Amino acid sequence: MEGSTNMRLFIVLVIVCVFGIITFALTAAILGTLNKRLDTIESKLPSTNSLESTTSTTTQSPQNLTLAQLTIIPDGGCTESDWKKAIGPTTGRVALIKRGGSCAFADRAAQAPKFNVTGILFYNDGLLPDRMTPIEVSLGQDNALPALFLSYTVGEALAASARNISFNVTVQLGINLKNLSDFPVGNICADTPTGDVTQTIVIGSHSDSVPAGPGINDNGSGSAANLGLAIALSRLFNTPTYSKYKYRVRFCWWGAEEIGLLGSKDHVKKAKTSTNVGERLIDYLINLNYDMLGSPNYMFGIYDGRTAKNDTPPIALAGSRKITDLFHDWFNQQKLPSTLTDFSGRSDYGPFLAEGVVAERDRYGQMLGQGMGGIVGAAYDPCYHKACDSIQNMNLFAYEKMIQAAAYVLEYLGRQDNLKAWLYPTNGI
Ligand SMILES: *[C@@H]1O[C@H](CO)[C@@H](O)[C@H](O)[C@H]1NC(C)=O
Ligand SMILES: *[C@@H]1O[C@H](CO)[C@@H](O)[C@H](O)[C@H]1NC(C)=O
Ligand SMILES: *[C@@H]1O[C@H](CO)[C@@H](O)[C@H](O)[C@H]1NC(C)=O
Ligand SMILES: *[C@@H]1O[C@H](CO)[C@@H](O)[C@H](O)[C@H]1NC(C)=O
Ligand SMILES: *[C@@H]1O[C@H](CO)[C@@H](O)[C@H](O)[C@H]1NC(C)=O
Ligand SMILES: *[C@H]1O[C@H](CO)[C@@H](O)[C@H](O)[C@H]1NC(C)=O
Repeated sequence: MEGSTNMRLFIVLVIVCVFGIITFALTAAILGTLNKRLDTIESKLPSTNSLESTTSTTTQSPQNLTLAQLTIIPDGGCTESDWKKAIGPTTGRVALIKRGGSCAFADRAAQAPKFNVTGILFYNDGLLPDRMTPIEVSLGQDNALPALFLSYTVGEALAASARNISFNVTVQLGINLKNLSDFPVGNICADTPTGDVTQTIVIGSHSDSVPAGPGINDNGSGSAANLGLAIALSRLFNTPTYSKYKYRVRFCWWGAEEIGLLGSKDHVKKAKTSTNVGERLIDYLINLNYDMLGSPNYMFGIYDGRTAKNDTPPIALAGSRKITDLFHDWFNQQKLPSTLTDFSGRSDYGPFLAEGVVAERDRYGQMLGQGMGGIVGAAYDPCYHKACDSIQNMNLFAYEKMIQAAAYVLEYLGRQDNLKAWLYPTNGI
């Protein structure tokens, strides 16, 4: 770290989504919504012998389904009206949904219970060479239906069979559930020795990855950025000309994020009941979260506080919006593009190709220069949750900018005269 008040990091590792922001109240809400349990799922189709599948996300223990018939849900199944256009009845059947439409996969799954389906089969759309194989997606924490993501080939074969009444095609999903309820959780937190412990800024990142790969972008990039911020701040605090913040900063590395945010949930749960000053939830003013900061086909992603879920405590909203604006302003000042991403807590579609990417890539190209806008139609991180999420899987330019943005925001918050009043303006102080 060099520089004075302007923190610049050179942990040249890696950056792309500033999954930022949030006040303590919101933290709890957000943590409860992402589900990434990686249950092992095997599936068998009586009429198809080639089946490719990926892990999928299920929450409660689904039973093994016996021979359910298929119903095709058109147009991606994002909305209730897509589901109403189902080809055939839905009750007691397995929904077959081709990738498409513009919403998170969790939003599609959220429609399913209303239509009484017993399971969901998504499949890739085959529109591009890299859209043939299954992808891994996350469904909401509240999803209780077994779900699988299939390849384009298998999905199309099933769809063709389902359309032909004479086949009367049925599927059987065999599911091996792993009970992870006793999964060990290990978090590491490091605090600045100075600053008001009852006014703590929490900066989090997750230290685990998925079994499939080393997880250098997801989430080594966030963890390393967090460590870089901590080291930088420590050095600055030891510099006589640099005045320390009034606030304590707590840097945390959460464990077991990939299987359902277990580490951060555990921390929040304990904070809620703690009576130790400095360890209580009320001692936390804000949580900034950094994850996947260096995707090869990056975007400068900022969680948009305006899209917070409806059940987010109102007290948390104003501050979340201000933090979003703070990041946004920084990217604007740097003449860099940025992308506001959904802050609904279900934003896991970020790593994947989202619709609208063409416009986004154009905008990035315009601001960053010809050829710098990223690849249209490609995933932000094609190695997401794969073995190739290695040190090569990082865009260093983007990563550096993301860490600078993170440093800027920390410094900005740390220098507030009254951070609480800044974050919670309507609450009075
Ligand atoms: C789902 O089941 C419920 C309860 O049996 C029923 O009221 C509802 O109409 C069903 N929905 C559909 C779309 O069939
Ligand atoms: C349905 O399958 C049968 C048996 O393979 C075939 O003869 C028929 O042409 C198919 N119908 C359609 C509409 O594809
Ligand atoms: C189709 O299969 C289902 C489930 O096996 C069965 O209940 C149903 O009677 C079959 N329908 C026809 C027309 O064969
Ligand atoms: C579901 O099916 C799989 C594969 O046949 C089997 O290993 C597993 O024990 C079954 N689970 C339940 C709950 O019956
Ligand atoms: C998982 O394990 C916990 C305790 O370790 C138990 O309470 C729970 O019922 C188990 N769930 C299933 C689906 O077996
Ligand atoms: C990484 O971790 C954060 C929480 O720490 C989570 O919100 C995000 O979904 C994770 N991203 C991926 C791609 O696993």
